[in-house]
Amino acid sequence: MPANLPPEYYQIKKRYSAARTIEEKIKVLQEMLAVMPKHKGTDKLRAELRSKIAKLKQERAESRRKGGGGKSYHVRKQGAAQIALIGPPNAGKSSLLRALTNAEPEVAPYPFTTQEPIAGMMPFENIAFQLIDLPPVTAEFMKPWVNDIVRHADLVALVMDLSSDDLLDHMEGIIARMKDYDIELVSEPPEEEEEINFDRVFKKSFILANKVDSDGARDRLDILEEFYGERFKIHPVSALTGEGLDELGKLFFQLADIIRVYTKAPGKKPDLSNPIVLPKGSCVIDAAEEIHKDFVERFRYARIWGPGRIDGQTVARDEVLRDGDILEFHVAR
Ligand SMILES: Nc1nc2c(ncn2[C@@H]2O[C@H](COP(=O)(O)OP(=O)(O)OP(=O)(O)O)[C@@H](O)[C@H]2O)c(=O)[nH]1
Ligand SMILES: [Mg+2]
Repeated sequence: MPANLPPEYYQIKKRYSAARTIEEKIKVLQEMLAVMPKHKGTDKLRAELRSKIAKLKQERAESRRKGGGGKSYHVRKQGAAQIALIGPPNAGKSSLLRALTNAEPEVAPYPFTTQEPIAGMMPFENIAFQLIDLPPVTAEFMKPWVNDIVRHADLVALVMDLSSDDLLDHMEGIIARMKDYDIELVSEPPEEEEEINFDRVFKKSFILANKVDSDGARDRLDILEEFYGERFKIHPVSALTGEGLDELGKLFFQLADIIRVYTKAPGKKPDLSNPIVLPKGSCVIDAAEEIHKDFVERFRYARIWGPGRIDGQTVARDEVLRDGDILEFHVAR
């Protein structure tokens, strides 16, 4: 029997993955339960929700007993997309952050150098990506809070070490470790489905195969391609020589599934240095909302300029936008 859940349910559910504290999670789950119709088709889901709430309440009680529980970090999102650097010890995560941003994390020839998240901004054309350097992840070990950072990141860069013969073990170990935390690393997250497991997230991931300058790196890259090439996009780089780094901006832009649009006032030129960044597939009205909440209600029409557009053509609120579009909004006074 299908569950036939109301649209509000999915709206609320979206907030679940964004919830950070146990408190917030409990609240969202309770709201989901409240809007869920009671019939045979939802029995299983309702039971699942209740047991999830009970588990969280228990967790909450335990963390209070322990005095707040473990460490947690939150890196506030900045720029067009947040990208978490995940990899085994010594793969060169911190070196890449240094090479691509102004941040200056410690780099050392021994493993487990990085202990805290360090963010840096990587400029690309008229936008910037936020990279987060993290402590290493292995099959045996991962700081629990890294899970939280990955959950909230837009993309995961799997930084692999092409100078190491343990390359495949590293990949496998990291994928398994993330799975333990209900994080599925995938090249393309599936469309939303009726999920029983609320904590599971799919994270769009790709491989930065670092140290391509080292001895035997090309052969190891072939092996990596053979085993993971179909599953993930693989981009060879060297933080040391700079090889492959210039193409990263474009790659991140494509992977982030975003577009940039600009606005202009009637009779004026647009400010092309100040784009509105939106998810691919966004419409005119989504851009309006970014400018001002008011604009959504007052929206009458927009005129559009851009690649493949007829200059100044009038478009409606549901017109799908393209990267580079320029919009002139006309709203009711
Ligand atoms: N040959 C070569 N060495 C590199 C490259 N990138 C980093 N290294 C070296 O690899 C070692 C580890 O670099 P880090 O950037 O500290 O590695 P990490 O992944 O941040 O390490 P942890 O913080 O311990 O997880 C250092 O000695 C770097 O100089 C590269 O592209 N090529
Ligand atoms: Mg490091």
